Amino acid sequence: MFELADRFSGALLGTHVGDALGMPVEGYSPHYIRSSFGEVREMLEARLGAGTYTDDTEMMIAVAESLVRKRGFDGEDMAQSFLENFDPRRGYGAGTVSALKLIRSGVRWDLAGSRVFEGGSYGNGSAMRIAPVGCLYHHDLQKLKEVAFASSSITHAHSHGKEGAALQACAVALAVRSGPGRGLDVKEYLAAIKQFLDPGSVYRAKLQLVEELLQGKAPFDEVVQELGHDSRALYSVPTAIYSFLRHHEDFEEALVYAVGLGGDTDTIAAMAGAIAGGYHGKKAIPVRWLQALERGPKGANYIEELALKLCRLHREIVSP
Ligand code: F2R
Ligand code: MG
Ligand code: MG
Repeated sequence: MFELADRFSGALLGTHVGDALGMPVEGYSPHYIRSSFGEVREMLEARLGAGTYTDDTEMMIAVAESLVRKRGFDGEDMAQSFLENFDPRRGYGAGTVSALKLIRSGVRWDLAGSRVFEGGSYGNGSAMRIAPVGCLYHHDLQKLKEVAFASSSITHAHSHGKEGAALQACAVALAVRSGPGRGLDVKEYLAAIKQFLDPGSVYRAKLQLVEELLQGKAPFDEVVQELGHDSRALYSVPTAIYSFLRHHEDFEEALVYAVGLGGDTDTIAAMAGAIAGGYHGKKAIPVRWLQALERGPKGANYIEELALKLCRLHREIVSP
């Protein structure tokens, strides 16, 4: 029980840590980051303060709160949870803001997401917040996929958005199942992810590239060119999985690497942090990073409480 709770905490706090580490350099190129900051290994000063979180973690909190409150997925409640937590200073994506405005104006939770952009958003906003789903349903990947798709569709109804959220949830789930004690067989891990993906999924080709890149020591530019580093789910979720797998033996190195790739740094590091945290547990997160996190009413302590509640709920679902 203690070990599983530590992994749930690792996944949720890993989201916060990665988000806060990457946030000050979001949108910068790898070269600009390296020449201006060197390796980003400490929480840099930022608009809301060093160690603060952005939309990624705020929405992850909303997902966890709703799952705990409703003892599983409830679309209407999760949509309301997004609205209650919404703080525009955290820097939300335009499509997500539009979907939340539609819901606030009375549009149903399962209709709003498809009215954003052409065919819904394919941004990474529903993948970056999915860690609680990956933890809660790590034992049941079919249920995990169903909940990931439904929770994504509230704001991201495009197939790339929904599949990206499900892929990220699966990556977290497999990490929680594996854990460093058992060692990570990278080939097996990737094979399990590929098996999870639908046969026609566009993510299959990206996962193939991840596997090929892991054979060598590709420089940042090549990784960015092959996998991408922007705010589209297809061009960031595989990048986060790659960052974890490249440095699966060390939580800190995985996140420093993810931020070093530049682009959507807060989000790629938040997703890599969720996977690495689910794998290693909270115990592997550097203390200096944990100490630098937000301490407000919905800060790091609150996130850890949510993780423990999710873990209790998981136990009750598995053994009613
Ligand atoms: N918003 C930001 N960062 C910029 C502002 C931060 C600034 N430093 C600050 O402090 O305020 N980051 C956050 O947004 C990303 C997640 O975005 P989300 O929630 O997916 O939004 P959206 O708008 O739905 O999708 C992102 C972009 O993808 C393109 N796009 C998506 N679907 C599309 C479609 N069907 N057709 C055309 N384009 C589509 C658009 O360019 C969207 O804006 C994370 O980085 C998070 O950290
Ligand atoms: Mg963000
Ligand atoms: Mg971002």
